[in-house]
Amino acid sequence: MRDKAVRVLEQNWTGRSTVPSRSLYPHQWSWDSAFIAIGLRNVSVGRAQTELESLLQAQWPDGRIPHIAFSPDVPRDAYFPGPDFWQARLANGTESSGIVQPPIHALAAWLTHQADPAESTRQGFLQRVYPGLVAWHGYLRDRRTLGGGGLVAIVHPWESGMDNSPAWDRALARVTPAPAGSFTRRDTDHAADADRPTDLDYGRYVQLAATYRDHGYDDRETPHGFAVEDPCFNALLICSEHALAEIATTLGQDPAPHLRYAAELTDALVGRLFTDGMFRACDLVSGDLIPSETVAGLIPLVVPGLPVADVLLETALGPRFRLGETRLVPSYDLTADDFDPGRYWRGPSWFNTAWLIHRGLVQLDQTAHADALRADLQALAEATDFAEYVDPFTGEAHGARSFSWTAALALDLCRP
Ligand code: 2M8
Repeated sequence: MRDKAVRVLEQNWTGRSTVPSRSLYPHQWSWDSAFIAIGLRNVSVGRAQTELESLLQAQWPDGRIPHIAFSPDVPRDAYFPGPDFWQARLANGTESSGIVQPPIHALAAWLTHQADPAESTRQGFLQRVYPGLVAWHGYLRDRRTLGGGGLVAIVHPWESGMDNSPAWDRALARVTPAPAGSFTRRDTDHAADADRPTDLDYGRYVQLAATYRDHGYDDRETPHGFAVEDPCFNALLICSEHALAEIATTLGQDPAPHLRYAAELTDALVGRLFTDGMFRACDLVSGDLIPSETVAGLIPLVVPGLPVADVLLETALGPRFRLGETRLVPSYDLTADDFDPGRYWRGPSWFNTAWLIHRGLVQLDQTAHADALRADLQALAEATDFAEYVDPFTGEAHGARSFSWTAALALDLCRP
């Protein structure tokens, strides 16, 4: 499995970074690159560093790390929405999207350093990436604390990384979709229609992105039709603030501001989003907590020192997610009427969320659960030829194959 995973990462390596999938996603994606670096550190620390540093080449002057850095080497219409849609070009010539993805990058940088601290220190890796990572979190804190309660908000479903999650249905229904004939999807050229979002939802994604673009991606000016505090996004920000504290200490700088922000965010996360044993997203337009239970609500298991970890673990083990009885961790409540084991983020299991929950279980000393999840992740990665996601009951492969983060994270769990 290890050799096959390394081969997938080599096939998808472009020389500076790794595409998630040669067919479906032919550019550099933000949180994919962070997960990929976490895997690559086990093969080549230098490549893991390059993966993260090439992503930082796409960082905007306001600090945001865009969700896609476009490759100049693939046709401009290979992926929709491509560079001509987003119309965002940096002074260094890099073209990117204008939205973001979950901030797991500082954690990835810290784990990359830890794979070979002496070599990383010799190369000055942390010194080079620390300022960009601080600026990234600064953007989120200063421009995205839209709800006033301390948590950061996402302004597009794609920013959650869980694009088609049922949790977004009600908020998305308020958005008038872009007319069907005004854009051409590319994703359905490469993946089964039944696995992907519907045309109606796609029209809404396009409309939200176009509105943001037409307001210069300015968070103060844009009338955000979708604004949500997502538990996964905020949990990863907390983990990354803890990682920044470690990085600051290693560099001889003061970790206290990072630890303070991590503690404030943790209080806000529990205070605002935790109810009935589960974290839920908060819809800032309606002001309501979104009732849907999705895997995003379990990701806070990875937050160091989470005060409600025991209760949350019970929820993961309970009838809605059946941790240990299903393959990996389903993306949506198994008992919900609209649960769908095959459609994008509406039921199937993903490898990145399983890796995060595995990390949480290890931190909580839940060794038996952690070992079982690790074995399942590795076996499924190999059996499905490193699929993008799988059916949580049968383990059947869906979406792309030779998918980079699947290979990277299976590889990472081979660590002793
Ligand atoms: C999926 O998202 C893209 C848009 O960003 C898409 O559906 O076209 C998601 O699974 C996301 O989490 C992931 O980063 C991306 C690339 O793997 O694909």
